[in-house]
Amino acid sequence: MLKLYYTPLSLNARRVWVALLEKQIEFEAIELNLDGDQFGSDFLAINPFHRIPVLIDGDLTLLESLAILDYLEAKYPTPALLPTEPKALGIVRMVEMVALNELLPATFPLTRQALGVPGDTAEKLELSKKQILTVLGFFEELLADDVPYFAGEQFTLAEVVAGTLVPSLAMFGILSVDEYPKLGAWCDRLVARSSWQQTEVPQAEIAAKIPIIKDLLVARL
Ligand SMILES: N[C@@H](CCC(=O)N[C@@H](CS)C(=O)NCC(=O)O)C(=O)O
Repeated sequence: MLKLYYTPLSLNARRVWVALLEKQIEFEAIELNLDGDQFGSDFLAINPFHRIPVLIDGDLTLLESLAILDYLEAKYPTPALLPTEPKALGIVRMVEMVALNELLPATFPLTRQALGVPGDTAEKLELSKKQILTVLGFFEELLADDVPYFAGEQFTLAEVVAGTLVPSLAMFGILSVDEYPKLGAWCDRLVARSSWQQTEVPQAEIAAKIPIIKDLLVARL
């Protein structure tokens, strides 16, 4: 059986967890406590970069959530989470990359600020906020009227990747439904899905893990 190293609070792991649920693939979940488990010699032997998610399938060890998503898609093609039509495929890949390369890093300074971690200048915080708004504006434009998802009618990895990040921006008070109505409706569609609800972390659990989150964010300063 597949083994997934994860922690419920990790957005990077959540996208793999969501894809496994969407595809109804059975797996063994191995939870890591990111206050040190990731630096244990057993785990470093699995991932020398000390990060989750990691997927193990027999003798194959896969790091990096996007690589894992591609592997799951190729091995378990139904239901399909990647379109084959060129334009739709290009859009899905673009949304994945923009979410991870442009949006995710921009959230770190603001999350640190929200948690009271010093070290980010006012200028850096302003730039992060601007970058987040640029991505949200880009996504809003990209979502066509009258279609539910980025690639049209099909729910895809664009939703799995961007959708495990964008709704959480509500915590910065940035995601205003008035300014981004299509994106707001898209978020509502995702959070109504069983895979989102099953992977939602209760607020009390998040609050209990704040010291760990702070340490991980300081390491990214
Ligand atoms: N690019 C990686 C990022 C993985 C990552 O940063 N995971 C975080 C949790 S969200 C982690 O394991 N951090 C522990 C550490 O850096 O020590 C992916 O997409 O899988």
